[in-house]
Amino acid sequence: MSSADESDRQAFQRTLVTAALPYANGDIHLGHLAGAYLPADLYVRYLRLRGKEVLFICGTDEYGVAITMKAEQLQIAPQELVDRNYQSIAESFAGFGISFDNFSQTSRPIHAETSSAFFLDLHRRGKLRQKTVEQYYSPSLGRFLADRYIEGTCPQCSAENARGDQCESCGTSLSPEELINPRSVLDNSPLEMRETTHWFLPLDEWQPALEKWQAGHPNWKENVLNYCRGWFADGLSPRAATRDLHWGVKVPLPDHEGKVFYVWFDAPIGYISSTREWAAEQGEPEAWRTWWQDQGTRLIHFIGKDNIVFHAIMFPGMLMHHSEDYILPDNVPANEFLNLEGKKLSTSRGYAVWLPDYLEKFSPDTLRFTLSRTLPETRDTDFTWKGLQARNNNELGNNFGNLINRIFTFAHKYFEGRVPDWTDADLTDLDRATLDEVAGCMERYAVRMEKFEMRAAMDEAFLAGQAGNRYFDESAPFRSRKTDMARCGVSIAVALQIVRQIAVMLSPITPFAMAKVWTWLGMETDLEHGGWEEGLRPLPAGRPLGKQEILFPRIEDETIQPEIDRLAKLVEDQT
Ligand code: B3M
Ligand code: ZN
Repeated sequence: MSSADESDRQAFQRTLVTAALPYANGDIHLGHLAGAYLPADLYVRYLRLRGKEVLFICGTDEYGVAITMKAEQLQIAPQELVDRNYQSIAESFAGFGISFDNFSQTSRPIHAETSSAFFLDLHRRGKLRQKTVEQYYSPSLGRFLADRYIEGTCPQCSAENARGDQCESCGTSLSPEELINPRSVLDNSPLEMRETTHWFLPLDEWQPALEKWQAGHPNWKENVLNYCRGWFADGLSPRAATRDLHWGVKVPLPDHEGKVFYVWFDAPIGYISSTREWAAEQGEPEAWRTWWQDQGTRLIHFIGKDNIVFHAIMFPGMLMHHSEDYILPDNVPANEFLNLEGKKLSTSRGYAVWLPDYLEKFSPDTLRFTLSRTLPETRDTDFTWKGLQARNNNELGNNFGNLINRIFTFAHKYFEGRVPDWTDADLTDLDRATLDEVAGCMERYAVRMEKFEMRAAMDEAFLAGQAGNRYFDESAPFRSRKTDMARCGVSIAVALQIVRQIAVMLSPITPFAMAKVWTWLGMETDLEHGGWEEGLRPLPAGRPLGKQEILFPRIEDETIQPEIDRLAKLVEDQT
C-alpha cells in the first residue's frame, strides 16, 4: 500500500494547502501559530522554494456562537466585531510572515453562495437527514438557545453557574438537559423544552466509505490516525448541519425561518469560498476548480488536534457525497497543543501571548525559529520566554548570525567585498567534505519537510550551521591570511557557499533575515520561488557582495523579564 501511495504522490502536479480558519472573536496567540499556521507556512514556503506549484488558503471563521457571545459582551453588532478582528488578524499574520495566497472572511457573499450551493446539492440528492429534536427555548426572547447561552446548577458539584456545555467549577462537560434550573444567560429567564427540526449529516451511514478511504492513507501522522480509529470504533453519529441562530448563513430552503448553517458545516466550505475568491481576483473565476476538482491536486489541511474530526471525517464525507468530483484531503497533519511556561493556555483568563503584542516588541523570525524548534508535532510542548531568549541568542545568534557575520566581514576586509578567486581544483579534502556534509543536510531536510516533520528538518539546518562553524575554525582563514592569501580566499569562497545553503534551508523559517542574506550574496534570483536549485550551484568568483548587518540582535534579560512577570502574576492571581 505504501509504495502505491508513494507513486501516487509523484503524480501530483500541485498542492493546495489550507490552515484552519481562525474564529474572528479575538487575536491570534502562540498556541494557534504552533498548532496550524506556522507548520502550514513552513511547508508552503518549502514547496515554493523547490519551485512547486502551491496555493495557500485561509480566512476568518465568522459565524457561530463564539462570535455572537463576544459581540454581545462588547455590545457591538457581530459584523462589526468580525470585520475589526479580520483586520487585526490579517495584519498580525502578515507581520509574522504567514504567506497566504488568499485570506477571506466567511461572512462575505461568495461564502454564503458557495456554502448554500453545497448544502442544496446534498439536500436535493437526499444525502441529508431531517430530525426533530428537543431543545431549550426562551419564551421571553422568542428563540431557541445554543448550549453556551444556557446556565444552570451543575448536577455534579452544585455550582450555580455551570454553562450548557461545561461546568467551569468542576470541569465536567455537560449538555443543557443535565443542568438543574436551566435559565438564559442573556436575561436569566426560565427556559422550556420545545421541538425543533434540523438537517443532519448522516456520518453513521457514511462511516464505511470514510473508513475505506482512510485505510488508503496509512502514512498519516500517528496521532491523527489514533483519534480516527477511536471514533470509528465507537461508531460515528449524525452531526447537525443546521441550527436555530440569528447569525450565520441562512438555510436556503422554504419554511426555515430563523435557521442557519451550523458553523462547522459552513466553515470548511470556507476553504472553497476563499479559493473561489482568489480565482476571481486572478481574473479566472473558474480556476478554483483546478485546485478542488482536478485529480492532479493534492489537498493538505493543517490544523490543531481539536479540529481533527471535522477535517479527517466530516468534511471529507461532505466532499465525497457532493455530486461534483471533489478531491479529498491527501493528508491532515494535525499538531497537539502548545503550553505556556508549563501551564495550559487560557484565553478567557488572558493566559496567552498574543501575536500583535509580541510583534510590537520582538522580531517575527525569532518567534518563527523558536516555535519551529518546539512544534507540538507528536505531543504537547512548552513555550517559555527564557527558551525564546536562548534560541535567539545561542542558536540564531551564535550558530547562524555570527557565522554569517564573520564570513562577510572577512570578505569585505580582505577581498574587496567580492567572492574570492577559487576553482574546483583548489578545493582541499576538508573543503569538499564540508560541502558534502552540508549538501547531505539539505537532502535530509527535504525528506523531513515532505513528511511534515518540521522539527527534524530544522535539526538538519542547525547541523549545517554547526558544520559551517567547524569549517571556519578548522580551515582557519584568520591564519592563512597571514601566510597564504590564495588559500584564505578559497576558504572564504567555500564558507560563502555554505552560507548560501544555510540561507536556502532557513528561508522558510526565518524568511525576513534570509531575504537579506540572499541580497548580500548578490543573488539576483528570487529566493522564495525556486531558490533551492540556485543554492546548489557554485558561487561564481568575483561576484560583488553586499554589506552585512547584525541579523539576530541579542535579547537581554531586562527585555523578557516583564513578559515572564506578566504571566507569573496571572498564575498567582488564580491561586
Ligand atoms: N474556527 C476552530 C478553531 O479555530 C475553527 C476552525 C475552522 S476550520 C474550517 O479551532
Ligand atoms: Zn460542576
